[in-house]
Amino acid sequence: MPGIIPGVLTGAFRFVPGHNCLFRILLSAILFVSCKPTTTKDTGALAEAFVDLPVFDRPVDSLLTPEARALLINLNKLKSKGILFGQQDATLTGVDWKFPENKSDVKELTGAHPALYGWEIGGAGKEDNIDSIPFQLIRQRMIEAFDRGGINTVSWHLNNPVTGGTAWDVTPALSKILPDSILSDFYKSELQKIAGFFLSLKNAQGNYVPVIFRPFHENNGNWFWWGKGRCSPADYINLWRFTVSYLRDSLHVHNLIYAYSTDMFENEQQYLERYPGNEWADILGCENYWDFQSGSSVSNGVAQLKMLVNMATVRKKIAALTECGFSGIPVKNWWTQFLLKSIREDSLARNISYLMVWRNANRKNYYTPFAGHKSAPDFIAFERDTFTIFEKDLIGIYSLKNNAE
Ligand code: BMA
Repeated sequence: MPGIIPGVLTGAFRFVPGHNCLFRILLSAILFVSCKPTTTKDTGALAEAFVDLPVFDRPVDSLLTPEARALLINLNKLKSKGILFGQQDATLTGVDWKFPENKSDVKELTGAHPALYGWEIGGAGKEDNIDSIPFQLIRQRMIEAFDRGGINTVSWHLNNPVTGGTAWDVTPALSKILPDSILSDFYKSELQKIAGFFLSLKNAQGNYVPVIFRPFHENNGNWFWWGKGRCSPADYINLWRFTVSYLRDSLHVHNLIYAYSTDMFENEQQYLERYPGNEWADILGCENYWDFQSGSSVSNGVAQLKMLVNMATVRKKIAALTECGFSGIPVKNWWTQFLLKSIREDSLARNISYLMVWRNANRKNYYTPFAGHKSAPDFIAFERDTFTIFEKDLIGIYSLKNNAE
């Protein structure tokens, strides 16, 4: 977020090379029927989404792991059928707790885990991330989420390479880490650290956890050293492309889906100013805390999502509201009447694949409610709504039925 403030089935069944395709279809169908959620979800539409899947062409990484590739294809198929709900650090921190196992404020209130989890890897190479969370725990929670059939996305607030200050230290730095620049070796060593983390994300079956990687986000804001006014668009694009090719081609990391993201934007041209090109991004994201917070600006937020979906559709990409939320959720019916209603009622905006709110850090800074909170009943209604997708509603997100594998 901006610097100013500061399946039921899938865990049981994963792609195994060489598995008989018909067997997989049957097994998936059996598991789908026997595990059908008991809420009011439109699971029929979800099941239908997994039939007859086309190959999703042109992922950034042609060597994507089977699970990551299936995730991309299935997200694409779910477009307009529902929106996945996500939260940063959902199973790591809550309003009154930190780190215990099997806990999440979202699940405690609604009975369901989010479908998507955000994590922060600034500080990679050290024991703890920049929020003092041990990487060992982050890794564990990511693998657990994957094993349950949930989805992981990662942000990276790399410290300022010139000063060593935080990502919010806007001392010019970006041009200095480009290839053949004074700090290029330093940057490569940082990439080696995050590659080590990504490659350590393997479950007990030896499958790599797919990750939606969202580096250098909110790139049109001026609060990060990679932001607008802090580096040129050309340098940003070069850094993006180098980052992808070094991770993918030199360090052989193949479990990443790449998400490009801006903050709020006014038009397509502004959104695309730092866009690295269709070969370099799988997901087009934008982050918008402000527009969805008040009735008068919600339409502005929806207008941006419409543009986003348009830009993604012509490029055969996935669109997502990669960060949003309302700290403290002071409006009782915010979930269903502001956020969900506005997006669902728009024929274009409803095609975003997911939205993610920020973490529940403590009683003063949280983005999902807890028992007794005034927006708690509305959040439960949001979860029950047929258009929201939580983890238990995800059916086989990491498996393909009819695709050539
Ligand atoms: C920001 C703030 C920071 C945090 C960073 C990375 O939005 O929450 O306190 O360090 O995200 O998680």
